[in-house]
Amino acid sequence: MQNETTPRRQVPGIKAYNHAAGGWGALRATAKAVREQMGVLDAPITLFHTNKPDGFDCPGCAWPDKEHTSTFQFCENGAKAVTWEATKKRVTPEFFAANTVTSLLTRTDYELEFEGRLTHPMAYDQASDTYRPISWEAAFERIGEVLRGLPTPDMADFYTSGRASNEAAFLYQLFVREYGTNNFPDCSNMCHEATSQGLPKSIGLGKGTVSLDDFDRCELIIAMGHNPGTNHPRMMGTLHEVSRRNVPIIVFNPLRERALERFTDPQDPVEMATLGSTRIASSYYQVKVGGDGAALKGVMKAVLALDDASGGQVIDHDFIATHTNGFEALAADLRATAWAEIEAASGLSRADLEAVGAAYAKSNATIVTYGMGITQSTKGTSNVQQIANLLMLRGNIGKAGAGICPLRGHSNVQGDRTVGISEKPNAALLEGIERVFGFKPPHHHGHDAVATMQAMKAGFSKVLISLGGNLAVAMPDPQACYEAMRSLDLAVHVITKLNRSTLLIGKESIILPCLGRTEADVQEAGPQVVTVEDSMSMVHASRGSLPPASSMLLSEPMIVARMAMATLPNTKVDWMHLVADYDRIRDAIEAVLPEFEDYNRRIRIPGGFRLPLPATERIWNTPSGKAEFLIYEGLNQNTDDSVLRLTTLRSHDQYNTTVYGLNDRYRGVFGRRDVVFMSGSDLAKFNLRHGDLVDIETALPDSAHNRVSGFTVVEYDIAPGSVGAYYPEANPLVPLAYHDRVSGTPSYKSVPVRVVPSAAA
Ligand SMILES: Nc1nc2c(c(=O)[nH]1)N[C@H]1C(S)=C(S)[C@@H](COP(=O)(O)OP(=O)(O)OC[C@H]3O[C@@H](n4cnc5c(=O)[nH]c(N)nc54)[C@H](O)[C@@H]3O)O[C@H]1N2
Ligand SMILES: Nc1nc2c(c(=O)[nH]1)N[C@H]1C(S)=C(S)[C@@H](COP(=O)(O)OP(=O)(O)OC[C@H]3O[C@@H](n4cnc5c(=O)[nH]c(N)nc54)[C@H](O)[C@@H]3O)O[C@H]1N2
Ligand SMILES: [Mo]
Repeated sequence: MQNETTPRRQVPGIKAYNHAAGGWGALRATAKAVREQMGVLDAPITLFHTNKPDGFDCPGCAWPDKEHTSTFQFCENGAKAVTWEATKKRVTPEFFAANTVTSLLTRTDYELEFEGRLTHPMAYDQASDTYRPISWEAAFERIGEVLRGLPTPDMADFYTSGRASNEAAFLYQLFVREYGTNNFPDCSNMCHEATSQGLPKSIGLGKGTVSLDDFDRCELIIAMGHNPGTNHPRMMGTLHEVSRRNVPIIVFNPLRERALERFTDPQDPVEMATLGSTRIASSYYQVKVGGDGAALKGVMKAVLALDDASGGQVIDHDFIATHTNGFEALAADLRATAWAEIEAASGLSRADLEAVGAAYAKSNATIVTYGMGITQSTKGTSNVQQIANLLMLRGNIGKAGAGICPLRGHSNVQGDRTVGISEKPNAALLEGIERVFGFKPPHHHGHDAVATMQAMKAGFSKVLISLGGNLAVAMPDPQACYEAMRSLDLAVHVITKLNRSTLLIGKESIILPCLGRTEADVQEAGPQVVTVEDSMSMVHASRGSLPPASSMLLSEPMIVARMAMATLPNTKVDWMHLVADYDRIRDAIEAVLPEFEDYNRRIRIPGGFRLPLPATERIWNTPSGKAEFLIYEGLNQNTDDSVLRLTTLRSHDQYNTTVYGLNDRYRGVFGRRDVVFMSGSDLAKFNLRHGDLVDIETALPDSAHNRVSGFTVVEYDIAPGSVGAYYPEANPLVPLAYHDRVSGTPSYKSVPVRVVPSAAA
């Protein structure tokens, strides 16, 4: 990485990290999060209740837990997520009175959320440019009045972030559909939509097919485009175990991520005591940003060649004949794709890809895990389908120890989808709603996240209601999205903490503060539990126990119910009956969606239950009744040599738009986020030095305004031709229109850019 003869220049805040990930550093960081956000007395008890059968589901990630009995206390980033919510800090009406919205806008995202939990419903007052307290009653009345006043319900958009429980999300979609629209932008549109859209076409199911037990039996893992040491920390325990069984783990990632190389499991007393660690990746391939489709084609081409050479012993021809369509066309396309093209687009050599093909041919049970590096690209859907193709070649779907494993983002993003948050609802859901509630829900498709912003920007959409999240900051192209937010008649934010989206005000804006996961939710029938679905389709209960951050807070289901009642005077739904006892909401879910059979009984079993996944039984819910091999058309290649591919990354100290701190320990960045990672060879090529100040410009048509300036370039072990910067600082570089045409997912992970010496320098 570093040239021996030129010592690396000192750059403030940049210091190489040379240890394994995890270990004592993780424990120290956990203690710091507790100290800064919570009282040291409450914290151990709160953390103890995380992911326990009678406790709450960790809001940190969607990785499952065996029987939900993990020793969670030592999960650093889980602890940050929990303590951030359970903080002692408060944002009160006095805080709002003392700070105009204009002044709050000058604060960073980190500073805004650091102020703490919201305590009162607030409405924006134009005259004083401040938020002022409003009663719940008046807030709901006003929302109802504005929604009823729109010429058509399609002029309102209803965003969901993936923390909402099944119960809240189900009521929300019921309200919005009775109101009359399917405008359901959600965080999944920015995240795993390529999975939700792409996999049903391949295997008839838009979710993963593996369970935790499969990891005990797999013979190979291929891990693509995810960073579990930071984003799915509990997965590290699983990878650690798999590695100790000597199972190869092949990683495709443009950056060398420390936790994917070596990890000390804080739950392992021997490793901790001896300062030992375990290797995670057996081989690490630094694929070019955006080069995964090409890499997967290369691996499949190699598998095909091995099959030819062995007289048909490598590919599972029986599986293919019985269960699939399209193999011949796929094989013909792979044979016609030249190695030179694959090498250029993936940045990997033929020999490397053949080595992966050989390992894959040897394994009788392979799991492919993947994250945002695969989905957030103009080719996201196609990428996901290539993973399915590769697995199908050896019958690795519906086989013990094998399958496809998308790593979901938010802790209940998958559940929200299951219970009806979808701009393209399926017929079964609509039929179920009509049968159970006696109104006809709209059938026409609604807006996804990009379409919502475009409709707001065009002046068509006038109201945005957000159930959680920070939509304007999470979306690409803030210049376009902030302007869109400022064109609204009314924005309503059901949230726990102040964020920038609440400060981008058109005519009216209302903040409705809600309970978080960690807090006790008491309704008429007594203390309630909510339910969530993890990455492996396990549904289980979550029970908060902390006293609410303020006595004024309402639960999300209650807020949704009261919005619905205020909006729909002739509603067919008995909202108050449902929210009085969440068992009744679950009964309603079960009545609409038969896969939730016996819902209330089964969530009372520790660990919950698994939703049916037809593909795991080799039942393919595709139009043909078979799994489909789908071809990747063309390869994503840079033709212009001055153009690099930018990927946007999460640091170790953030949860999406929530920035907990300014360090990214494993990548060696401390106290700052204004950096761009670049390989040594690209530094030389573009005549730049480690530490130089640069501007970054998007190299696409109509992207003149997509630029950032004054970033510091950091020499990093990243694939040549690729650069990385943090989300959301780099979001101005992602044009709103630059997304996957099939799934609508913004291309956050693969933007053509130029990096030039800074005009500000
Ligand atoms: N602590 C914490 N936990 C989280 C989150 C968080 O922000 N903080 N966010 C949650 C959410 S909503 C989500 S979606 C997940 C996100 O979890 P991840 O999918 O791990 O998300 P990212 O940090 O965006 O990083 C993706 C990884 O992909 C790599 N990558 C970038 N571009 C490419 C590419 O072109 N190809 C390949 N193969 N790899 C690439 C990056 O180097 C990085 O290691 O985590 C969830 N959990
Ligand atoms: N450049 C770039 N942009 C990206 C990505 C990327 O990789 N790169 N990733 C994308 C992905 S994968 C995702 S999922 C989106 C995330 O997009 P969002 O889900 O919209 O964003 P978050 O930052 O998770 O939302 C944080 C806010 O949620 C609120 N909140 C927290 N807990 C609760 C709760 O329990 N209830 C309610 N009602 N509100 C709560 C808080 O007020 C907080 O300010 O961002 C996307 N944007
Ligand atoms: Mo996500």
